[in-house]
Amino acid sequence: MTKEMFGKLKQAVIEGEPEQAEELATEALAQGLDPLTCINEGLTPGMNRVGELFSTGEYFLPDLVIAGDAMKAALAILEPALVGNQERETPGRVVLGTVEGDIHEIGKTLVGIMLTANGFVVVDIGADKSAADFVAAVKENGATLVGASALLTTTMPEQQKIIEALERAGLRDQVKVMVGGAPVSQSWADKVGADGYAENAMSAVDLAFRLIDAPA
Ligand code: HCB
Repeated sequence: MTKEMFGKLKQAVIEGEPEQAEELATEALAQGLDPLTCINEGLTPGMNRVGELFSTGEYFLPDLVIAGDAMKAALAILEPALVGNQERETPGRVVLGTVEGDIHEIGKTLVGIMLTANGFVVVDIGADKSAADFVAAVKENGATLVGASALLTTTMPEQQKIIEALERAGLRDQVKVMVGGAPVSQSWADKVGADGYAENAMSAVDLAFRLIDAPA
């Protein structure tokens, strides 16, 4: 039954059915399924499959758009169940965004949801944000952590620009930078001088705790 639900969620993303994805997510919660497992076993594998179909030329851009809409619709239902009770002291404030020239937002949003669920205050500045936007948000919000997402090989260098801009603004000592996104790796993070790399939203939470030196 549980496996069947994950399969249905995956299929709703692959077929780009936002309404169905929303209904299934609602049903999954009503059945008492863990929202995080719904994401990890249903929605994310669905999105990975969409990426494969796009790579092999079987899917086109509109297919990616509706798959993204389906994933977002299900996430909107699952998020409140993940976030839960927020009444403890926050471990830190995080500025999160997707780098300039890159409109992929789902991974970054998922990282934000998981950080929020773990007590962080997340300032999600959105997608296609310049290094200057990141710096301004860090200043405005007194953030101690930045999460920069890049999904395109062509936009990865923007992560380095953010780090350089933080240095120029005299903020680099106060703020840790974690990078992520499908083409990003630990060696890339090392190369651009980031403080850490996270492969997924769960490891981003662990990394965030490690970087701000708080117990996970
Ligand atoms: Co897009 N796209 N896309 N796309 N897209 C990718 C990324 C390709 C890999 C598809 C492919 O070719 N196989 C490819 C990039 C190739 C490359 O550069 N190596 C690609 C391309 C080429 C493009 C366009 C250029 C296509 C075109 O116009 N010809 C265009 C880009 C336009 C632009 O940005 N300027 C484009 C557009 C789109 C949309 C808009 C249709 C849609 C995005 C919808 C949206 O976000 N609202 C889209 C989608 C959906 C994808 C795929 C299919 C899925 C991305 C996704 O949401 N994954 C993707 C294929 C793929 O990645 N497998 C494809 C699910 C999330 C949960 O995973 O990796 O984003 P994630 O995030 C993880 C992880 O990386 C980490 O945690 C997250 C949660 O677990 N993480 C962080 C992410 N950020 C972090 C930050 C941190 O600090 C820490 C951890």
